[in-house]
Amino acid sequence: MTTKTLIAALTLAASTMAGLSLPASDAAAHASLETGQATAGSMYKAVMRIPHGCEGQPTIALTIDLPEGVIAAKPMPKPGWKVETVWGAYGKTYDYYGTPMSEGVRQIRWSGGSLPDDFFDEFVFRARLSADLADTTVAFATTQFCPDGADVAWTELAAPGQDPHDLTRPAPILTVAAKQDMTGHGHAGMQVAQAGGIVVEAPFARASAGPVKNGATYLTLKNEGGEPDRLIAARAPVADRLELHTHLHENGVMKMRHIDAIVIPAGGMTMLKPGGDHIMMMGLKAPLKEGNSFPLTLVFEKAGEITVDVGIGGAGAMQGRGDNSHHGTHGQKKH
Ligand SMILES: [Cu+2]
Repeated sequence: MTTKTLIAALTLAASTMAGLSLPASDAAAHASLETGQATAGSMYKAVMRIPHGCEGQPTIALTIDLPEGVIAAKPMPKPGWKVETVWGAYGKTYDYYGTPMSEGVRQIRWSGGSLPDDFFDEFVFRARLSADLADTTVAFATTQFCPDGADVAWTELAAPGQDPHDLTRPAPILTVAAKQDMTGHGHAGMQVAQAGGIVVEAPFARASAGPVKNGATYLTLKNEGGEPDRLIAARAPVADRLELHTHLHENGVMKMRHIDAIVIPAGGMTMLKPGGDHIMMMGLKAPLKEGNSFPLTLVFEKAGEITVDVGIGGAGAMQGRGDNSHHGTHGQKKH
């Protein structure tokens, strides 16, 4: 049974839960999407996993807010629960298989059921991911309602530079990749000349938290030369495709954006770190395991290629062990 209510466009509220802390045992059990990665322009089946009820009480209702660009949503009926959709205007008019679509489901609400605190459950819907979402990360603010009013709000978003792993109740996020299309990733700027002077320090990646398809590598680039250089590409056998990414804050939502190059100023350094610039590894062939390592080839516009060994730290690692730096003089020139 579905009712439609027209409301104004929802905005993702910044966390109101920042002052609360949870026992450490809850930190590993966040609300999350079973599939955390999808492709722009595709239909996405969302399975929202709720790890527990309320503290000592059952969860009796649940809402999921749909971010901008997630359109034409339809919930799956759930035995024992009443499912309602809340309609509102989209931020723009989308093309839905040739039909202009300017409003639709902005929130899905399940009520009338019961999720005991020591059980978990799944809430399912599907929606189309608009092409606009390519190379972004979107958040699905999710709230569990409790009989005593102490709702569990999975709505926190990382502030600029903040590690999402530090959040107590992070909003479940979905990483949306562009349709597979390698055009525009040209290497026209490649120089054969070795300007040298590039030093790669402390590369590290984080262990995969479950069967995810993406990972990231972080490292420090120092330029001991007299000219700026640019990191323009990277390769690693552990993933189908690597991209240079940065993090941007747009309308309160943290998004990852593909960038063409990362500049290392002459005589300076550039740090790739969690919450900032990073090397995105899309389509991991296997989850990254703590303690393992993998080769990563960095391609610089002037210095050529440098291959380093990337150690895999824990899921929340903030830095490498610092014992594996590599000097550009050992790198091989491209072509
Ligand atoms: Cu990224």
